Amino acid sequence: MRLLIVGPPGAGKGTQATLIAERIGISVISTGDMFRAMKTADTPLARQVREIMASGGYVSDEITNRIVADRLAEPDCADGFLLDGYPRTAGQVATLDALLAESGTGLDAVVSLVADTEEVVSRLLKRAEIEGRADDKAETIRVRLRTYAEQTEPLIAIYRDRGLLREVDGLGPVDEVLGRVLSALGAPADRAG
Ligand code: B4P
Repeated sequence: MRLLIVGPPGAGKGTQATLIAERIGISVISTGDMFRAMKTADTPLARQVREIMASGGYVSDEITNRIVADRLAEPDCADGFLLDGYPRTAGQVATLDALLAESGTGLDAVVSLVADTEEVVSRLLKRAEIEGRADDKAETIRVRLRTYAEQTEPLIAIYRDRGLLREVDGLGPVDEVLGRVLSALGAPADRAG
């Protein structure tokens, strides 16, 4: 299956992506994780990415599209993948469309995790206490939510119009949310299945 998972910061995209991919047997491609993996590198690109993330903004389409195109070309993505946190801009939607068209494939579904602002802010502030992520400070969370509302939320309509959207309530225990996602995808809810 070729899937996307979208939602506001803190909706649980990363949390669910790992579990969904494990159940379905596909690789997760998380642009957030790929950028965070640059944390320790001391290159101009890594410094630039670190600064953008800490500010709550988006890394440029040029950089993001390039790393995703390289990753999708790897053999483990040939038969399926779950893109977590990409595309986030109209330019990224266009690039993904072109990449899939080149390979003669397309998306099977887009999971939209729905969670209200109060809940996502409280989750991110809690994560700040546990993990100390530079972008989980209260002021940065506000910027991230604004960036999401301006640049990413409008993209959901594109996938709704294409008939690919599966809206899932992201509130409640992680395993319950997973059950809802799997059922929205028509995938078996238990490991044995
Ligand atoms: P991401 O890594 O995608 O991070 P996120 O939106 O904060 O988190 P996510 O929704 O995955 O939440 P999570 O499961 O962790 O992006 C980080 C940054 O990278 C962006 O701001 C941007 O700068 C850059 N970036 C990434 N992709 C980009 C792109 N395509 N273009 C440009 N820039 C890009 O969950 C959050 C917390 O909630 C966790 O602590 C988790 O344990 C908890 N949680 C999860 N599910 C829960 C539940 N059901 N109940 C209670 N808590 C829950």
